[in-house]
Amino acid sequence: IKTSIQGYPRIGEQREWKRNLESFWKGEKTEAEFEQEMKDIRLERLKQLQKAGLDYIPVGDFSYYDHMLDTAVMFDIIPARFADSQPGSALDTYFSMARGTKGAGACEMTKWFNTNYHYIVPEIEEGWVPKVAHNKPLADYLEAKESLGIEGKPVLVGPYTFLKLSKGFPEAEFSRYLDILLSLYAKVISELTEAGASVIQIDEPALVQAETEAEFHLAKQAYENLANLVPDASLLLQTYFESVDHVKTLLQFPVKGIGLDLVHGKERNLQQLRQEQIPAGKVIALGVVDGRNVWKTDLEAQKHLLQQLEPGFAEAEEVWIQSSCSLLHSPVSLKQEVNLPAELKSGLAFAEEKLEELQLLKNNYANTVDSSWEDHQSSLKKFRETYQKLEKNEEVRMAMRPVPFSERQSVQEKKWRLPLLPTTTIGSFPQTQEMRQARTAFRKGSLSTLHYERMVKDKIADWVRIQEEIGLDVLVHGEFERNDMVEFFGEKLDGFAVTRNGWVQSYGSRCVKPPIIYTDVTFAEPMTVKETAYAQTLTKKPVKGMLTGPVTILNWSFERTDVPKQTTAFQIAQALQEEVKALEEAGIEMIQIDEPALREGLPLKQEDHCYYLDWAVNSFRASAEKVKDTTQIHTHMCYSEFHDIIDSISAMDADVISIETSRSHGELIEVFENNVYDKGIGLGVYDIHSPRIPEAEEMQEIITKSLGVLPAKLFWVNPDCGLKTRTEEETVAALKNMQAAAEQARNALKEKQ
Ligand code: THG
Ligand code: ZN
Repeated sequence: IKTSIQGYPRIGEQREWKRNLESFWKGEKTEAEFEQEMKDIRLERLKQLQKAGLDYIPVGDFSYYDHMLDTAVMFDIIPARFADSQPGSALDTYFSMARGTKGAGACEMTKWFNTNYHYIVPEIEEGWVPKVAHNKPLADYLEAKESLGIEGKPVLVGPYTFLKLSKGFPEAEFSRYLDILLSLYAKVISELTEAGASVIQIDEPALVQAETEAEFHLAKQAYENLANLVPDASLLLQTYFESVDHVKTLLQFPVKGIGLDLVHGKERNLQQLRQEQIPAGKVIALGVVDGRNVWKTDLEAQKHLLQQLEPGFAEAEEVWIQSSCSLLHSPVSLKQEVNLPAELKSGLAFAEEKLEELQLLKNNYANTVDSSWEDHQSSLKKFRETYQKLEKNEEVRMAMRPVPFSERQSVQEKKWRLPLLPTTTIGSFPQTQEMRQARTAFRKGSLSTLHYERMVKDKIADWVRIQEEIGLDVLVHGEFERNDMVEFFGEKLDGFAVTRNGWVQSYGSRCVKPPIIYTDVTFAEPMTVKETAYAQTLTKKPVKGMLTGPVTILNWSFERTDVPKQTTAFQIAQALQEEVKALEEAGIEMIQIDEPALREGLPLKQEDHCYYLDWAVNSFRASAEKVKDTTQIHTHMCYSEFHDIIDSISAMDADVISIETSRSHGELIEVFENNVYDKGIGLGVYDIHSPRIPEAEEMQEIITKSLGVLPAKLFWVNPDCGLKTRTEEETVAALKNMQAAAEQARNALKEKQ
């Protein structure tokens, strides 16, 4: 048995990677200083992997921003707007693609499969001249060898996955572009092979979504072509995040080995694997340690599993045990977590501890077990006995407001007396440096509660006044007391633990600290009432309460694996229901329950969508089912591609939904052409991700277009998303224009009548 991982966190134990990036971007470091610091971080990380005793150490998975962007740049896939714009260094171009410049909008960023990691979408333009501009994996491989004597395992994003995740080329020419890419991959791979790489990991997570034989054959053909181009290379074809539909076919790919996830997609992978014999001379790599959750592995169970599978591996050249996917998606180390309850900590393993688990499993596979194995298993047992029993196993049941929207609509109209095309925002206002620093000081204890809460109140008061001056119809308090929309609720609900340093890269230098759900979730005390109610005392206009929905809280947390996901979702929904009640009792009767992660939580396989959407929608409804008919429930989602789930979105039964749409308005409006949506809706009229301040005319045009397909009576005017990342000046200027646009549109409607 050999041990391996597919990748390791880049950010470092103290997020030194992030700090280096951000200080370079601010101009505090020269390029040379930046590169040197990155090299130190990279080598330190490799030393750690070496010390952990891994048999195959990944190299090339380290990145200055994102591995998809690295791959695009390696193949010189650089949109013309960047190549032409500035004469700067290659590094400047690289970061311009990721972050945009004054003259050129950043490349699109999107979710890496069903994780909370975002990659930069490669744009393959007509004028692209295929070439290998820089063999980065080779440079990384040589560096590890020369500096540390490490015979690394280079990691590449595979050609099938790379192209599946790219855009800009005609869909019908997929095969042609795949062939072009193969010739480039062949060059990269042959240089690696010549330099001595004895095995190269080639990641094809997109294969778990190849559900038809035809798609699978296309990939197989590609690998046959690649094998012809680089007959001497030794490739390990790695899949993860789900099962592969055709394991039998995958075993026939002309590669040295295949990697399967035995944690996510376990049942379907196992079922197929049990029926197969690994062909002679092949490597089989098994993901037995969860790479994207935080729980200790039950090594005893995994050992039994491996033993059961052994007969099928008789002819295999090597069996690898590894993480289920790259450890990029795990927090770095438990060392810093001095505040977690001991019994909880004894059930956790972050990236560093997962390396130890692999080593333990390897060392104790054949022999009788040693004491560290026994310690590991007994601390896991202690954790399970303390927390993992379902005490609040309330039956997940259908949730529904008693009165349908058609009837709620008229009573709400009477209660709220809003103008036509009411204006509002999505919830958050700019988080200033001052506010962030105050929060940090407050947490460290160097700023008193009284002082901190005073600051929050002052901010709320400022922004209520600003919103009134602008003339918005429905106000918000601005969320100044919150760090992250999920971590905040994780801190307040029972059943969650928050870590001190459990950061995971989300995009670029940005990280999130997902809370850990370790036992039954329950409501402890009101979480948002104080600030919202305070805002309401300052204005006669309605103040909308702001909550994060159950599905988003679940999807952006580390979840329990001992109970079904929907059980936890339903528990969170019940807890939110109590918060909703508390808000209502405090006089807050418009309540927004955000679900930006509802769509991204969709399982990777189509066949699992229905089941997921069912419980996800039901959980959302459960959080809002007990309100008065006059109470108006809002929700918000941050993506534009939702035509395929529009029925589910409608089934959420929110009185008003706001959706991020301004970047793809044309397509979106089409979705609504056949009256598919019959409740209140705000299609975001401007893109908050850009510092540009849109003119009123532009926004009015979007409103007018939208009114071509949606009834004016149901239409709301709002920005695309929350405004916490914008400056105060940008926000005020843009909202003024938005209000003017709404008023012009109202007048135009009146004239028509
Ligand atoms: N919260 C969570 N997940 C998310 C988002 C979120 N996933 C999708 C999307 N939003 C990702 N976007 C962001 C946006 C900003 C930040 C992280 C992810 C961010 N992080 C700070 C940083 O890294 O500097 C955290 C610093 C801090 O709190 O001290 O700004 O909104 N859960
Ligand atoms: Zn949003």
